Amino acid sequence: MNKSINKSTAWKKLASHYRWHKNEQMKDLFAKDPKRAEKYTLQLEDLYLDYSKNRIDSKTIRYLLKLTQEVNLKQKIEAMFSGAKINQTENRAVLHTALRNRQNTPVFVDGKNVMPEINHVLLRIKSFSEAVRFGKFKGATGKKLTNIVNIGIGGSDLGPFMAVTALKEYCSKDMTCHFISNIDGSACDDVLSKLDPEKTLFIVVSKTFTTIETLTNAKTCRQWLVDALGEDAVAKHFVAVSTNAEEVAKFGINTDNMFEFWDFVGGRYSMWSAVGLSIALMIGMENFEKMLDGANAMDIHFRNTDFKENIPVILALLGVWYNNFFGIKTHAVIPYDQDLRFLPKYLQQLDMESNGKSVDLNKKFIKYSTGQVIFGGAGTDVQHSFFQLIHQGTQIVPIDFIVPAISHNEIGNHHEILLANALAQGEALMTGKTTKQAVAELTKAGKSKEEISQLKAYKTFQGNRPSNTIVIKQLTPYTLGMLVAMYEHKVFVQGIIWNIDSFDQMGVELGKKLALNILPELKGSSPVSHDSSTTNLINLVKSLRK
Ligand code: G6Q
Repeated sequence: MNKSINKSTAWKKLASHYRWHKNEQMKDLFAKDPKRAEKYTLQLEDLYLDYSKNRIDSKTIRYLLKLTQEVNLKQKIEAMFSGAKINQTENRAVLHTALRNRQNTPVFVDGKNVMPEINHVLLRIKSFSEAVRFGKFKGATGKKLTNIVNIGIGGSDLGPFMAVTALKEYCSKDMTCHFISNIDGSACDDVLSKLDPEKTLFIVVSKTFTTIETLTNAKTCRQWLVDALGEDAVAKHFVAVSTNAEEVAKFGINTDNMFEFWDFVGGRYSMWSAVGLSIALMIGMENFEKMLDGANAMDIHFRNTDFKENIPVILALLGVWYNNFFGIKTHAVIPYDQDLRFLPKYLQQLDMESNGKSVDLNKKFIKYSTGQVIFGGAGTDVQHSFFQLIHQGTQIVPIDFIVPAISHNEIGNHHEILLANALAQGEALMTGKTTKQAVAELTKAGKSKEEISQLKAYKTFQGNRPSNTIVIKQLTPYTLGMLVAMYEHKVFVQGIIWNIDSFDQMGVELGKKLALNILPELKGSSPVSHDSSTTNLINLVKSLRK
């Protein structure tokens, strides 16, 4: 049994280093070391990470790197890439990296090389997506299928939704893509009301093919299609992506129209598989493969690069530093790119579903903090909403700013204004504004002594608030692949340090089960075995619906 990480020498060193270092001002660290930015910038091709605006010095990094030795990170990375069953609670390998193993080196699970199956499905994605895009695979009435509807939820929705939005510039202009995830009937209605059944292709994405939201939404969509075009049209308008052929057939989709994926691909790590079929349909297979190439480049970097220059490892360690030593529970991701506005939502699942755990791999309750609350949104929008708290609130929120240097829409000077804002935020958070500076500004603005005394405290910014700046040359399928894989590996490293299974999600199951108990009660039967609040609420909702 491994010793708990918070009992390790590296952890204790970090704890005492924190006590000594916690009041250190980043401003002073920059003044002391003119090479600080250079020293704390990493690069992989067109992706740069400047992590100099963090509350760290070389000792912090040294001690954090010691943590990676305590947990045998190197060996754990190898275990993941080589197909070991590191998803301990479900006894499964974790091989999203094999989905983008562009070198096609063999990867074995239970003695079987998984690459031939992965390549076979990639070829099927290619031929199907091309057939639809070039109008060879047509709808039942002979029309080109130009509206794609992805029906799925969680890991079967968030990746494709984020990627199709992010790669809007690469999407076929005569096609549209829609996503139905929520069980709320409005989600179906909003999409179906816009579409022509003759031109619509539904992709039902569900690893298990038992998820009530997806199956209910798929049934509604199927009925909508059958009402318009008849039962025989289903074969031309419905395909499935699943690991469960039996349930796909039961649902009424011919398994010839099913794209397979495997237990070794977790839902939230699955957009690289056939779960990304909608992405391939919208951006074309060549671009889909570029996305895989970008992720593969990050995989190789992560697997082979010394940890002190390893982008995902450094990001993970910084997160551990703030979470476990500063006691910070949140982390914001702010892309300065409109098309990346759903990346924070995607990362919310990736990170919080993976590392929101409180029992370790030794089946023990954990006594240190794991996971972080991830939130965010597109800059500059969020500067005008929650950034007040980030600049002057009582809690510190570390941020990742994601900044593409070149835009696909260099209209007027929009992009320069956007970039200026992105870079200014990190600077403002770090330097802050002293009361003396605030007074000088107020004086310059012609304020009276009384006004200055009234306002100076409110105009002061403490600063010393940390951020990473991740610059990419441009948002492309390749750089998107790099970015997403970077975060996947960050989450992995943190899971290893916290000694948790980052690849199960048992926490989402309890509520699902209880919903199944309540459903018949809403339909008529009397509520049984609930607390009095839940019983009252069931009765209240029933009476309001009468
Ligand atoms: C992701 C989770 C979860 C899952 C959904 C949908 O890692 O497992 O978000 O993707 O619950 O599950 P199905 O794909 O089985 O419908």
